[in-house]
Amino acid sequence: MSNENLFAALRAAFPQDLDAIAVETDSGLTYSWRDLDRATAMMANLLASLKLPAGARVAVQVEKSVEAMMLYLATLRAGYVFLPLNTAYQSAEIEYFIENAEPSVVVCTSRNFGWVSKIAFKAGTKNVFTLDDDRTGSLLERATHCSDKHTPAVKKADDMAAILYTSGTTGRSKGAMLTHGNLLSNAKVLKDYWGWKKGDVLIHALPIFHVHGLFVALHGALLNGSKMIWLAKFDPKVVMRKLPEATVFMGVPTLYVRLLAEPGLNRESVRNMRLFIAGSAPLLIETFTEWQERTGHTILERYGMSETAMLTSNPYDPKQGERRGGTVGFPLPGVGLRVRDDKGEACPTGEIGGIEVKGPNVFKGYWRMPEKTKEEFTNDGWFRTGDVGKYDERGYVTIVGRSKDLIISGGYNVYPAEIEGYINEMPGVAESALVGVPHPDFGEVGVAVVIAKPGAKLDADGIVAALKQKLANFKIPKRCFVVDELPRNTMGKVQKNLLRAQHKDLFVKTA
Ligand code: MLC
Ligand code: AMP
Repeated sequence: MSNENLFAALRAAFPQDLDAIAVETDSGLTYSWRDLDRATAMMANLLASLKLPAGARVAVQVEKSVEAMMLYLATLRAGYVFLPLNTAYQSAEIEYFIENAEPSVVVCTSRNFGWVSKIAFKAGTKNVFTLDDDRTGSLLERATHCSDKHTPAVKKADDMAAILYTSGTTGRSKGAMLTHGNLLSNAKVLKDYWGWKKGDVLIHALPIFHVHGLFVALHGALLNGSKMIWLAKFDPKVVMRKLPEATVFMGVPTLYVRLLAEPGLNRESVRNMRLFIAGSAPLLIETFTEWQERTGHTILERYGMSETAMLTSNPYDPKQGERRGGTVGFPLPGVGLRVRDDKGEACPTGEIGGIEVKGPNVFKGYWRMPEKTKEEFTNDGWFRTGDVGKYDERGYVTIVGRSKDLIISGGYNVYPAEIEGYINEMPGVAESALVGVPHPDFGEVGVAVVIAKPGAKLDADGIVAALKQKLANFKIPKRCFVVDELPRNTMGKVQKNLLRAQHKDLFVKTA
């Protein structure tokens, strides 16, 4: 039987010269391909020695480091399921994920070990390790004693490789189950579509707990046997310094906005670059155009999501067409994408409707939520993305909005229902609404509008301060208003579109 383990495919793509540099960090450390192979073998052997049940989850909330990336690869290698968690998540958020996913292993920073291990042990997790971004922690201490030889566990394409939590409209996160086959098929398609070639060097500047940094960027480089310049955090000055040594860069739009603020960004600074890719949130046409003017490069925008990995992309090869700003390009080879109206009828070209997708990249379902999974698929098996868009006459797809109530801020998703839930629980609050408004840096940010219970007095700053105690920092509304009433339609439903219109100029002057 052939082994469809994603790690096996990535390992097979390592270059012949295992002593060549695979990863170089911003602090000057280098790792060879042999180092990646040996360290992931040792960690995989450590996981194997724990005698975990089949399909065991390995939940990880650690700072970005090469060792953290190796832990992801080791989890695949050992045949378990990787569950990455945003480092900004606080205890209530982590508690939910751990209780919901019931991981057999939790890895956290030594700084957070106290509270994370408490949550984990309470939820029945037997193994809690630490891993810090300075190559210390109990995970590495234990792995050092393990063999550096390991044969990748045999997996089928349909076996789960990772669970990515993505918040839901009800405010509770759902774990999207992605398989080895989902991830490998997508990585292979992108390798061809984006013309990855020998000698490519990727600047990896994104976090590794979401699709963009963990899958698109990492798998792209590994499957091509390409060196990565590994940045622990996005810093425009460091990226500027590294650009001459690189050929490929991937970022959410905020990264491009911040790079454009660097006076040194010009044609000379990007002279060796082959490709700039953007996604995770809409790239403003102003950013697209300014980038073209300053660097001579046309950013390639693509579209995807946690449940599906990448769905569409502007063309790399000019023979297939130009890269059109404001669009997300064509469905990738093997991906079906259709636009449907409210009645489920096909929308003609140019008409806006709900985007539905199909393909080998589409996830297996939501973790322990069969009903929710069923709801999100049509009867004929297409996944409803919750994004709203259209095809143009040349086959390019444009995303025009979302039917899901979602704010994307600096590439991170903020689900209003979750934040509203926390605000509504606060003493004196009658009701709240969180809306997304344009922001020059993050693209969009949340603004909370709150009404008090009769007789209660509320303080907007106090609400924000209380939220900061409970939620990841990127979810905190950038402004909060206490008002007498919320605009409602005849059904009594809050009209968020009116709130959005009212606050649209808070951070930027919109037309
Ligand atoms: C940070 N802050 C944010 C924020 N990031 N606020 C809103 N939205 C964000 N995204 C706030 C913090 O709360 C803090 O506020 C202040 O900004 C500074 O925090 P920081 O940690 O120093 O921020 P910084 O390091 O500058 O981070 C900004 C960023 C980061 C853009 C580099 O957000 C980022 O890496 N974004 C990328 C997200 C990503 O990878 N998305 C891919 C998802 S995958 P205060 O008030 O505390 O000072 C996906 C599918 C697909 O969507 O298609 O790819
Ligand atoms: P996530 O749940 O974090 O995976 O976020 C996925 C969502 O990000 C998609 O459903 C889209 O709404 C949005 N998204 C991703 N890429 C783009 C893009 N290029 N343009 C507009 N929206 C995007």
